[in-house]
Amino acid sequence: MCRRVHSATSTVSLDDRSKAELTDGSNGDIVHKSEMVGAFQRIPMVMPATDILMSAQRKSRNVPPTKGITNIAKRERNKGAKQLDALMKELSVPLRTYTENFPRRRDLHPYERSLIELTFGEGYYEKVLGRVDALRKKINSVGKQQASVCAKSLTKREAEERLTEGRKELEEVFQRGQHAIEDLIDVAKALRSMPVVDPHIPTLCLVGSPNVGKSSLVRILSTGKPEVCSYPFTTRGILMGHIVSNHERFQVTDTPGLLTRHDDDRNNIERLTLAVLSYLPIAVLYVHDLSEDCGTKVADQYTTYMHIKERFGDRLWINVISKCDLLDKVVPSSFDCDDDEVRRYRMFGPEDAIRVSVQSQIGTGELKQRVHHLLTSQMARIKDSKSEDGLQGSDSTVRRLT
Ligand SMILES: Nc1nc2c(ncn2[C@@H]2O[C@H](COP(=O)(O)OP(=O)(O)OP(=O)(O)O)[C@@H](O)[C@H]2O)c(=O)[nH]1
Ligand SMILES: [Mg+2]
Repeated sequence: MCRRVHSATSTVSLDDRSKAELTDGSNGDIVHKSEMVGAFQRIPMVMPATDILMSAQRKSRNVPPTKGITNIAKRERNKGAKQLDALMKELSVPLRTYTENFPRRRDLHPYERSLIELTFGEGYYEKVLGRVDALRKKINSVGKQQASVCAKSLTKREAEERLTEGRKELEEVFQRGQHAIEDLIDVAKALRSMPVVDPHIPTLCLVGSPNVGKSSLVRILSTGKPEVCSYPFTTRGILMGHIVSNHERFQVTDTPGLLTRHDDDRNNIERLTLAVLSYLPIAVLYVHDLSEDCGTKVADQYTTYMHIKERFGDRLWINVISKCDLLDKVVPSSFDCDDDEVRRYRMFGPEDAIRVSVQSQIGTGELKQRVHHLLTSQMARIKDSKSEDGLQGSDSTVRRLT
């Protein structure tokens, strides 16, 4: 079974951006395949192992001997060899289709590549595909061997027995390896359910410490309806919503909260947030909870904010002070902090921050306007970047924006 994000523990290199080039087949232009997001929606349907086996058994049993063979023994061994060959092919061809049509990691967009690593753990995806391919090879080798043995039968009876034995042997090999196919079904299911992000549509990404109110804001800003709860790490994956405004369409992603710690120490749930920030051309809506209702001290939120701002400060950006209905009612522990910067941050938040309360509907109108403006600017950036691509040849839109 695949490991899902919340339990995966492997480390990933988020800087690995190797790209594959290929022709797109329509006009012969070279395109960078890794610029395209959406490979997970194109992966083939994987049939359950029992269905593959039953279908192979049924089809192979209907294969007749070659016409015109009058000798009974010859006809029977010809039929046996052909049926075993057909069984082998019916079992192995679907497996070849899967191994050839699941995307290779190097051909994926870096964002999708990191989703694979963070969801299943390092190397698991390739391991499952490798096991399916090993099963295919084993079926081919056993099938060829059994068909050849059957073809050498001297009597009708011997041919019948060898056909029965050959079938049994092939079916057993398939059944022994079928858990690889079941694992591939789980992988395919997990990949197909991953959020679809179009890098050519402006995207707002909500970022902040855990429990600060990101998902609550996503709910009022977009069609996305992420879960909202009063404990940290309610959001454990990347969730998508959409905003449609004046016939324009924008995307909104909710992300898991970031703890105050070094990037190397982050868990895979936090790394998903960094993957979105690193690889997608997003605009940031950074959420600050100065009431400390979230459970993270203001001083710690400040540290995380400064770190993210330093790394991704070239993005279009809005700061939001959330839960402002609580601000007059609580005295955060960092109030008496010695650090002037933190004291300032505790009082006013970052410069230009909008104060919002989802609960009391304070500031939500202004926030929607600011978000619309930000995403319109993001659209202009994407268009500029595309036209630069047109002038300069095929450089990566995503890279330039990130
Ligand atoms: N008083 C008040 N509470 C709020 C407001 N916005 C959100 N909350 C509460 O804060 C808690 C966390 O809200 P979420 O929207 O789940 O926060 P999050 O940042 O998505 O949390 P994680 O996904 O766990 O990182 C919930 O109990 C919300 O009801 C607000 O404007 N005022
Ligand atoms: Mg959330």
